[in-house]
Amino acid sequence: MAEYTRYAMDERLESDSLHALATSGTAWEAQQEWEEYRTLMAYYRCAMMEVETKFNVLNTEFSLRHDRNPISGIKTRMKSPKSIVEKLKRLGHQPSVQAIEAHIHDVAGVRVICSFTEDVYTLADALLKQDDVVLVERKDYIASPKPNGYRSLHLIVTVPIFLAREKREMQVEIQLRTIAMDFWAALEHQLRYKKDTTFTDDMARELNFCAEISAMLDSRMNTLRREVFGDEFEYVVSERDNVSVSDEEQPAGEDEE
Ligand code: 0O2
Repeated sequence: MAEYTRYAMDERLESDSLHALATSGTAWEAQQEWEEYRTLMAYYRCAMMEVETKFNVLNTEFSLRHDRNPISGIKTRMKSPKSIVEKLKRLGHQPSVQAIEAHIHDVAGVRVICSFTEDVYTLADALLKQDDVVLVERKDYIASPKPNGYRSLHLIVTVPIFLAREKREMQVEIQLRTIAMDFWAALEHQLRYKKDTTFTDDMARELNFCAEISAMLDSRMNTLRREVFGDEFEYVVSERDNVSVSDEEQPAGEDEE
């Protein structure tokens, strides 16, 4: 998993050249493809910044109205060239710039860490109401957690980026989760990917139990929030029921980390 870095560009993309994309052909073709790749990545990075800004604006507006921030942090990441190539191969596609745009929906990633579970849905609704944001896919791993206990709301959206001579719609993957969900996901990732250690069924059960405790914690904190702040979300007209939900909404049976 590429590391999500707070407000940072993934500079590795500049040095970590995607030679794998330059599959065959002449050196000139390889150079052309490399230039196209760099340009595409720059566009994704712009889209990622657009989405990050949109969430910062929503956070500012909400905090003006309610004296608290629904967003505890935003992290962004560009998928690494290695992960892109691996994913394309896994999906059965030859690595190419065209294949990236057609098949990889999470090149640009924005992770929004929210204070409370209701903030997750409120922010998602507020974002999706914006007329330049188009929902491509929505996976609600909070309503239906993954078998290992992973919870988050995943959205794939397109947003426009305005270039000097054209406007381009770019895809961005957004993961919205609470602090507790993020805590669990970060530690689960560390534990599961520890090299040279077999992850046993007992360990998996324990992790799942921790996920349940974290869900309970979120639920109780949300109850407290209601008692302290009342109904803060009256002004947000929920369009959750109206958005098109992809067929892939239901989580896969496998842990896909
Ligand atoms: P990175 O570094 O974010 O690229 P995919 O795995 O992408 O082929 P799908 O269905 O497109 O499959 O992805 P899905 O289920 O929407 O989730 C993909 C991302 O969600 C992962 O990205 C993780 O960031 C996160 N995620 C999903 N499941 C888990 C989990 O069980 N544990 C943790 N810690 N994170 C999870 P990548 O591609 O793995 O990494």
